[in-house]
Amino acid sequence: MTIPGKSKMIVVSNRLPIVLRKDGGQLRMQKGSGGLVTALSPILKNRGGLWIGWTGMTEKLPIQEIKKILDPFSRESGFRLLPVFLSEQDRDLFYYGLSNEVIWPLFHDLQTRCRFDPSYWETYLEVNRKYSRTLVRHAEKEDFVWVHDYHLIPLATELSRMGFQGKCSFFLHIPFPSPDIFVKFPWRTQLLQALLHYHFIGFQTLRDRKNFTDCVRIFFPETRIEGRSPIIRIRTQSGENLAGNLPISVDASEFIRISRTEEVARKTEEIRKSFGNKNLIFSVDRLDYTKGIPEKLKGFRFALMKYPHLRGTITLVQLLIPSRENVPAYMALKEEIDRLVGEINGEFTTGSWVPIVYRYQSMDRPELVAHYRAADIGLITPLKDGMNLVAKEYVLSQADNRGVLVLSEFAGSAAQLGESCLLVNPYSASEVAEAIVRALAMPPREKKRRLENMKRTLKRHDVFWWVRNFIRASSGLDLEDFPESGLSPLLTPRRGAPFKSFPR
Ligand code: GDG
Repeated sequence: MTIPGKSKMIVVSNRLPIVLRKDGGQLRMQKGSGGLVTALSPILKNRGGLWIGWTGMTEKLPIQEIKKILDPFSRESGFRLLPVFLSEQDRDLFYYGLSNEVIWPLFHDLQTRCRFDPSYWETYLEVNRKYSRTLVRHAEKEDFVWVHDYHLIPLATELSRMGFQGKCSFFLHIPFPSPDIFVKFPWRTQLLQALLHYHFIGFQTLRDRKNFTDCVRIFFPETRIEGRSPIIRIRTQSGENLAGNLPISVDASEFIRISRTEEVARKTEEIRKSFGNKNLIFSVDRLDYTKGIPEKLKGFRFALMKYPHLRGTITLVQLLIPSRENVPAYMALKEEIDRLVGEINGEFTTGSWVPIVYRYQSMDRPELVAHYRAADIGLITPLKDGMNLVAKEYVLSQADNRGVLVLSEFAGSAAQLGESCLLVNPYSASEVAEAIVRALAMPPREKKRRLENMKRTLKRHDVFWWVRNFIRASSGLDLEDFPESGLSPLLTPRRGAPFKSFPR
């Protein structure tokens, strides 16, 4: 049980909030900048916090070399990083395999993309045991253990098998599918049982939580559900759990602040000028088939075909962030996007206008925010998405109240923003095209009213709201109940020194 003033916070995620890589024979560390790192760092800081995860490398490295890199990070950030070591086989079967070739596509309703290889499941469990072994050496019964995402669903089961008596909480960042999709998962009962090993199970939206309880009812018909949204109690024959829908978000005030800086204002002007002050559509997506990038390009092409007055007056700037580049499905997607961009530009480009400007690279945050601010339309059309933070960032960066958010109805963020943005079915090229036309014709007062509504929601429910509410709902504790202290003792050897050797 968590105890005010005594519990420390332990976060477990597939990856650490840093990436290690070898650069010219030298080991280098790159800090993560994602939403989870931003949200959790202040909570872990100076509260004896621990973060457990994989370094992203499969190479065996001497512990002294890793410590040399991780220790300064721990001192600076005020919390410890505990690395989990994965072999190439672990990476291939656990990370690329069960996590990303089965759960990821299936939970995004893309079952035909699944590769149900029977060898994946055992390694998935085995790697979860690796994470558990690292955790049990450092966790006390009263600690608050917060496990993140689909890679680590069996972690709580493995922990209790190893004798850990504390409670664990879990947050699923991706959608939970409806029963008719979920039943296709070959290890479906084991996966549900594993989720029910968590004291608290958090979902992004009410729809995800309902899909989960519908599945639990089908496989465990004696189940009783009590209470009402956002937190409910699930009673099964094996015990009791809490489940909740708590939408993740971003640091709203930070996006608002950055979008109003002089630097961003200047960059925004430069961007608009460089496109001859034409109307701009901006999209940012990680290279992933769930993000609906080819479908969006087809929607844009349809708009140019059906509404000739748009030609020469509008440019789509598509930023594509490299991701999982050596997975064949992602390589094929990249080729499809390259081909479509080439075809559309080939068909419509004139001497003074190119319809799509396509960048396959990352951007730093001020540059990204300037693009959000410069864009008349934020076009975000995932086929399915747990939340989609880009949609929220686009809204918060609208310092001039210029933009209109066009959002897929299948993004989790549509549950919060759906009333004020333009919702589209991403599979319908004509709906996407019509939303573009409608957004361009929208009167400034209406744009402002819609943006203000969305900003209000996002300021109220920012990422810090998410963290506080998750902790409160799952443990009854407030942030202030985690005592301020220094770093927890470094790699305290309990039940055998964990870092003497490198398990494979
Ligand atoms: C999973 C779920 C859920 C991207 N490129 C750059 C950059 N980014 C930042 C964005 C945004 C984040 O990455 C992407 O977040 P999403 O929510 O869109 O997507 P996933 O990576 O698929 O995340 C998703 C999320 O988990 C959280 O629970 O919302 O549904 O799939 O914050 O800004 N940031 C910068 N430069 C880039 O080039 N600075």
